[in-house]
Amino acid sequence: MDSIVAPVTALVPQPVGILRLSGLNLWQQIQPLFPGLPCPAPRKATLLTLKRQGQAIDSVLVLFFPGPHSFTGEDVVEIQAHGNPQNIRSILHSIEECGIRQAKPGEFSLRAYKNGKISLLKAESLHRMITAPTYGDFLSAHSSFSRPENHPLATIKEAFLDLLASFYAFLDYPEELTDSEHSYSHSLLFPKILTLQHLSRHQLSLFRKNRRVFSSFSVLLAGPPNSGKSSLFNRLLQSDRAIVSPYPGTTRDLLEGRLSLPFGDLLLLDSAGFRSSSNDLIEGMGISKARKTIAHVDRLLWVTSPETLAPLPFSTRTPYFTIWNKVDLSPPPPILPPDFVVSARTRKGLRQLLDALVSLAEDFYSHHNNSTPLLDSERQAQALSSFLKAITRAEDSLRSNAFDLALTSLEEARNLLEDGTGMISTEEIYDRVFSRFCLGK
Ligand SMILES: Nc1nc2c(ncn2[C@@H]2O[C@H](COP(=O)(O)OP(=O)(O)O)[C@@H](O)[C@H]2O)c(=O)[nH]1
Ligand SMILES: [Mg+2]
Repeated sequence: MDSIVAPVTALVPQPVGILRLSGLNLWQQIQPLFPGLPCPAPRKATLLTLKRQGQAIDSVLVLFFPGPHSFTGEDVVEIQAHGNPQNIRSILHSIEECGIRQAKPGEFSLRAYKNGKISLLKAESLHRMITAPTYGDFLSAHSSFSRPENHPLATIKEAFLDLLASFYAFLDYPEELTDSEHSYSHSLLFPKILTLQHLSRHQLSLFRKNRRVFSSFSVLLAGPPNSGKSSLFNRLLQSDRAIVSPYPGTTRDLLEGRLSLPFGDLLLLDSAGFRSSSNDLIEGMGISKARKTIAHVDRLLWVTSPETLAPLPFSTRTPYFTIWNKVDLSPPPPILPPDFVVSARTRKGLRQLLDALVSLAEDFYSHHNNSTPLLDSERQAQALSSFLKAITRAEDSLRSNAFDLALTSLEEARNLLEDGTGMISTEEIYDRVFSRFCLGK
């Protein structure tokens, strides 16, 4: 497997920028950056001079985690450099010159999973920890990550193994059970099924209730070209991320920015302008993406201005505010009073608009600050929902004494839970059959 590198901090001016590398015999590969220097002691910060073609380019702290005792299971090196974005780019380039390629998103975690360092469940909890828009959601994910036995699917897996063990014992060793034990075993299965159904339904309903919150409270700026959406985007985020230009159609795709508020993130999206006929294919794609996005955001800001006065040209279920921008040029017409009157140029009215958005976000998050462990993803929820159906089919078959059919449904349930959690080994089931049941042998 080839070696990979990724900057793990954003490419913005900051004191420290960190690059992470993973691969086999990694120190040997990056030796050209540290000519003649021995491999640093494992897990100790070591100050080294990083060179490119023999020239010193930065002094960096290097952390070396030899495999297999590392996050990915391979050798991992972390380089903490001076966080000037140009410097980080230059170091990245030097690392690529050593034959190490840039990692794809999630590739470090994928390697950790493939090398048996983390389970599928842990990988998904980790992803949720990183992207959680609220602190409660972060704690919920962290609880599953640090104690995988807390994960809802782990609890369900326990209960399911219990059921399977009882069922196999009942099928495989009927002669070991006396008559009364026989009926006891049979009636033992139903309460176990009931428990499983209850646990699964409970987790699915918790997940559905909280699902909205897995993605941040989102606000989309839309409106005719040149109404000042990108200028507002920058003002609201207090940055110059979106390219603002006097020519229509400069913003070609969706831009994202986040305001980190005390109760959760506000995700602000800037879209390309809406025009009935855009000959520009790329801009056209940006527009259709924005229309699709409208259906999924929590609030739409429909931005118009003196040159581009246009009411919302379509109906939508998404709640929206109408914004009159460029009030420094002229006030809004009295016929269509907008919800907010602002000027991105002079900042007039921006405070009121921002306050309104922040209070909507606060309201959105106030119902959802739940730090109990939850399912991490739609994938897990789907696996669990199919699992629940299979368990219920097994119950129906058992009630009509169709044991073969019950077995088939339980095997299906097992596969579904395996999809959700990673592996369930046959040993795990038989361990229970032998350890928990007094079979007399
Ligand atoms: N006078 C004035 N001009 C503005 C204001 N907001 C934006 N503009 C200008 O309008 C033009 C288009 O702005 P931009 O943000 O790119 O619009 P977008 O196409 O909707 O993203 C630029 O020349 C901006 O400088 C404003 O509040 N007042
Ligand atoms: Mg724009």
